[in-house]
Amino acid sequence: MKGVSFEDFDGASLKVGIVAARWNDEITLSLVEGCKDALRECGVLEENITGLFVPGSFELPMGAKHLLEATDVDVVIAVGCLIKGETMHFEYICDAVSHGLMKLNLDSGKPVIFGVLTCLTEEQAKSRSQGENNHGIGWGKTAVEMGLMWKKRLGI
Ligand code: DLZ
Repeated sequence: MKGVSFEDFDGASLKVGIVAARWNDEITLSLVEGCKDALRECGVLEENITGLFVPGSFELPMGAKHLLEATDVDVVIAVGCLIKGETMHFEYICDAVSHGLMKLNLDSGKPVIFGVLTCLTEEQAKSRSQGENNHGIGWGKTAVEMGLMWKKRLGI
């Protein structure tokens, strides 16, 4: 099977923050819906999901940091969609965002999920944000698994 499988989680004790970029918002809104569907499926309560929008993916690490500092969320999902254009913006932003989010994971001690599509074309972005291939579903489940691990409700 391609990708990753998840067990059935009980996320009823979890508080989850979602920070999403408005760039390519047709895609990011659909990814956020995929995240929320997965969170609900895992038992996360609607009132325990906090959302925040930022302009573009470059702003995701700062938005995620704000959610971690200003709220009591256990885990943050950072959602963005970068589509390669004709300049070097794509490479710089992909690099900055992935490093920024990883640094935040390790510095804050709370899980920050990398929910950023990095696509060569708009078609790729569309196919990865819709239906059963909506990558937001996997990011939502990853958030629950890592949040439960962080709360010591899962694993060792
Ligand atoms: C500038 C820019 C470009 C060219 N492309 C994207 C993109 O595909 N996806 C995305 O989320 N954001 C893009 N941005 C905006 C940057 O992330 C950022 O918002 C601006 O550079 C301001 O810091």
